[in-house]
Amino acid sequence: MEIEEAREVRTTCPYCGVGCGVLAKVAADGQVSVRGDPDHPANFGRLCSKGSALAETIDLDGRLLHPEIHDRRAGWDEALDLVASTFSQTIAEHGPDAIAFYVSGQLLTEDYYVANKLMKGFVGSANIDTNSRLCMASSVAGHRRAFGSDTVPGTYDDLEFADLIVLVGSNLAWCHPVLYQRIAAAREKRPEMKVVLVDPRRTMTADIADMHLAIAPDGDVALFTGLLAYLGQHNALDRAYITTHTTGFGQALFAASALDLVGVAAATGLSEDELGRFYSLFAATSKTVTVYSQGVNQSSSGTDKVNAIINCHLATGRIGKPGAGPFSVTGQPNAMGGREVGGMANMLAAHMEIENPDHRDRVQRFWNAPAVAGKPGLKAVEMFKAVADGHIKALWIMATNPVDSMPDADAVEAAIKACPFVVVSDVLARTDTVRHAHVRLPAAAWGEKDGTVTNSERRVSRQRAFLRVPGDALPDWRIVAEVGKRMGFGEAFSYASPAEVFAEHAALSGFENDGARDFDIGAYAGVDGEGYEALEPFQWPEGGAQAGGWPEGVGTTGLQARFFANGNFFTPDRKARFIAIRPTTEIRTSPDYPLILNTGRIRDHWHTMTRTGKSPRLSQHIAEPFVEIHPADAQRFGIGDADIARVSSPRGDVLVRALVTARQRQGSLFAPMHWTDQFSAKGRLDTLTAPLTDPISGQPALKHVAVRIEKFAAKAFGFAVARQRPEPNTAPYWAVAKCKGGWRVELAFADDDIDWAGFAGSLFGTSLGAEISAYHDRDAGQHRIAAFDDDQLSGALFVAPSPVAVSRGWAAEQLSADHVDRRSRLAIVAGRPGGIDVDRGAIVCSCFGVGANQIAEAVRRGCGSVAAIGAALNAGTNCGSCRAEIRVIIDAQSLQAAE
Ligand SMILES: Nc1nc2c(c(=O)[nH]1)N[C@H]1C(S)=C(S)[C@@H](COP(=O)(O)OP(=O)(O)OC[C@H]3O[C@@H](n4cnc5c(=O)[nH]c(N)nc54)[C@H](O)[C@@H]3O)O[C@H]1N2
Ligand SMILES: Nc1nc2c(c(=O)[nH]1)N[C@H]1C(S)=C(S)[C@@H](COP(=O)(O)OP(=O)(O)OC[C@H]3O[C@@H](n4cnc5c(=O)[nH]c(N)nc54)[C@H](O)[C@@H]3O)O[C@H]1N2
Ligand code: SF4
Ligand SMILES: [Mo]
Repeated sequence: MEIEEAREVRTTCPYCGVGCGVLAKVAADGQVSVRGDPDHPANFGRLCSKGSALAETIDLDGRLLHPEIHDRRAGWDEALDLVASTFSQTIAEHGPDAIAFYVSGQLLTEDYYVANKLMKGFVGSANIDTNSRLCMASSVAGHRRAFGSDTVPGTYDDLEFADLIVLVGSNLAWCHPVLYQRIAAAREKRPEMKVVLVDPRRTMTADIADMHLAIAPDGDVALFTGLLAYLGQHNALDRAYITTHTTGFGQALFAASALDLVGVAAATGLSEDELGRFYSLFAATSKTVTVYSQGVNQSSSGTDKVNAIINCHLATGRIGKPGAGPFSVTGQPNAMGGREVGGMANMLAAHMEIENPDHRDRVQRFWNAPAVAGKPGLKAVEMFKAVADGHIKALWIMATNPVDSMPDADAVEAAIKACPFVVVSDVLARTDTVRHAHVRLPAAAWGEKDGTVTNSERRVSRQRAFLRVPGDALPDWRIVAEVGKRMGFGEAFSYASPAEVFAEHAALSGFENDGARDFDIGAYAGVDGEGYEALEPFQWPEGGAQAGGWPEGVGTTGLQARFFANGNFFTPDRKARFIAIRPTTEIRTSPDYPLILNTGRIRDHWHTMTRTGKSPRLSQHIAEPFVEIHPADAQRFGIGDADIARVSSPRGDVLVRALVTARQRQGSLFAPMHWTDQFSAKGRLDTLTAPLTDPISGQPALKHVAVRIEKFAAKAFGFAVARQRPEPNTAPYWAVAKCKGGWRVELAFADDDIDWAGFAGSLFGTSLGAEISAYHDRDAGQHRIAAFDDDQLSGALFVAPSPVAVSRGWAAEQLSADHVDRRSRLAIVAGRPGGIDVDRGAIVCSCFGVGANQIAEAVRRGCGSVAAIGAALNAGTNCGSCRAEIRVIIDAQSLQAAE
């Protein structure tokens, strides 16, 4: 018999903005495997832990497979007719601004283009905003203020060419791991390359940093205005560049000089010595790239932070040159594509401006549209307020989960619940947002749909389908186009394929452009189905170059195009603008809320866990919601390591595990954004955050929230593994995570007077006939209960008065083990590995399942480097995302040895 050759499809990772190329293979038996595409210029074959585990996240568990209206299954025609007629009727009765779309940087460019066209051109409102408002809005606003366009000037190569990389508010090791690896590799080749990390926390990214500046929350404006003043005082300016290519330098320098070094030290919480060392290094190194992300953007001074950084690059002429420039790295896979199509409420398509009548007229002619929105629409936070007020009466949410990710999330949830008509397009049947939809529309997921995404360096890559679309699901562009047709705009939405949408988008970018606008991929306007299928990753403005010369402002230096190499910007006078920024400090804490909560991400989870939560490998790195607290604060507030802590703000409270660590700044807490009602009892972090936004960009200040912390007085702690997904709703604290063979659960109780056998039964969903092994020591508060079905464990519960000390890895493995003999069954309630296996500890290397205890043991046996650990245990040798953590364990062990 001939064995069918497995197909390998070239596509792009659906997670972060690095935009790695992925080769996905479907074997003859249907098994999917992925590897990094060695030819893709973003990653050259590398993938991080999330990318490597993609195959574990594409099962159909929990998928929304059919349209639903009011919780009942419906056909597409019925659902689409209802959506279109309700929107049309709402517009007829209350005007176009009574409806809104809330979309996502995880839509493909084609989806995004069609949604934006429908709202801005045919509904005639600009009430379309996106989760990019929570992500990139301050960078967009900063770019537009400085450059006259939303342009990211640099390329990934710059990170390798640079002699100094300043990472500001960016945990690259966990959030852009392949860029982190590229920098780490470059640094190994050129040890003279320096890295400075500016982050209140000592993150894993500090591992490659020569200097870590543990800045006070929102001290960045003071740090960079202080730097500009220093550059002025120390003769480190590029006067020729300033004169020829910029305006406003004098005022900017004057404003920046408001604080002297002592003042900057006070505002940043850094010592004058630290500041002096950083400033002189910056002044002396012409090849400098400043990389920034959410520690900059998600702030009430986010846009000023961006411009304070850009000011320093303009003042030194370090922009658009190999190895030099400000570099805003994007979060979502298609944050950049969303900006290209103008998916934000204050932008028009193809980087045109909604406030500009010529631009509106051009877009209207191109689309042959009845009415182009005449004014900016509501930005995300305002949008949900308008939903709450009843001004918005029909809302369509696509590919985002605002009940978890918007600030003041309980208020957002209440607004959605009160809205007369809510449509949600998602791939899952149950999320915290989907549960409130009147109409649920099943979207095709990654691997099932075709389109393009643009990464942080403006590189457009294809996502290609390699799986059959399940059930009735449809790609998002189709769903939106169908609604557009049914609203009476048939001609404008009669696309037959994503290739047609892409070609139109490309044509609009080149339409009456002639070098006036930065975004020009007009060369692809003529792309047909075949050309689209074969489309190689390309970086704009390459397309414009092919169409007829580089747009003004573009220079070709080296092999790739960088913007602003020749200093021409997209402002009316073609000069960049310095922005005069005065450092201000704002105190948000109070006696009732004395701590600052900082929020963000962990290595192996993606946002609200709808995909990474499916992967046992990714769920074992960190399996429950937590809060990091400095040892001094822990002592002050009576919090012990592994206690359950209640963190409260005036808006809400969460229950999370305490992690006491000196990596955290005193006075600040850090907690991850990922846990939802689907995975935890009370872990929705954004119930704490405030709808406070940057006045220019409208981006919420998600990293600086006043809170208090107290110990949750748990009388009993529990840990369980279960074959079926448990629903531990009676416990005040629980968190579930996928593991091989089933689920694991962390638990805590306010009371210990509980019928544990009954609780275990409801947790495991075991039948009455199940065989039970149990161990109870009531005086010691120890209970262990295991239930077996035939020769398999259906669940095991361990209860203790303090955090349960049983090896999580070992317990989870018992779900897949055979338990034929009595001894092995008793070993489970003995609660200890019975000498069979060592406790691997918290999993550090997801790819090979290597735990912290194994690494520590190897260090004690003499492995003194990450490479030696790799040789001994394989850890860190695949995706490399854990190398920083391995080094931390090596350092800790060597410290212990020295003591
Ligand atoms: N593993 C993983 N990777 C991801 C994602 C994910 O969910 N999981 N999401 C993607 C998305 S959409 C995004 S936007 C990116 C985000 O990527 P990052 O911006 O790197 O991630 P965050 O953890 O949100 O925040 C970065 C850092 O900002 C610091 N910070 C907080 N306040 C301040 C401050 O005032 N000043 C400074 N200088 N720093 C501060 C925090 O301590 C934190 O370490 O990650 C992308 N990559
Ligand atoms: N406190 C705090 N809050 C934050 C942040 C923070 O740092 N701190 N970061 C903010 C940032 S930067 C971001 S980007 C947001 C992210 O927050 P969200 O966008 O809310 O998070 P996701 O979990 O990525 O939600 C994506 C949704 O789309 C669905 N989906 C996946 N693929 C498709 C598809 O092809 N089509 C459709 N229709 N649906 C699909 C998924 O099932 C999921 O429900 O969170 C923001 N919120
Ligand atoms: S760095 Fe990781 S998450 Fe980001 S695109 Fe690459 S493989 Fe995907
Ligand atoms: Mo983001």
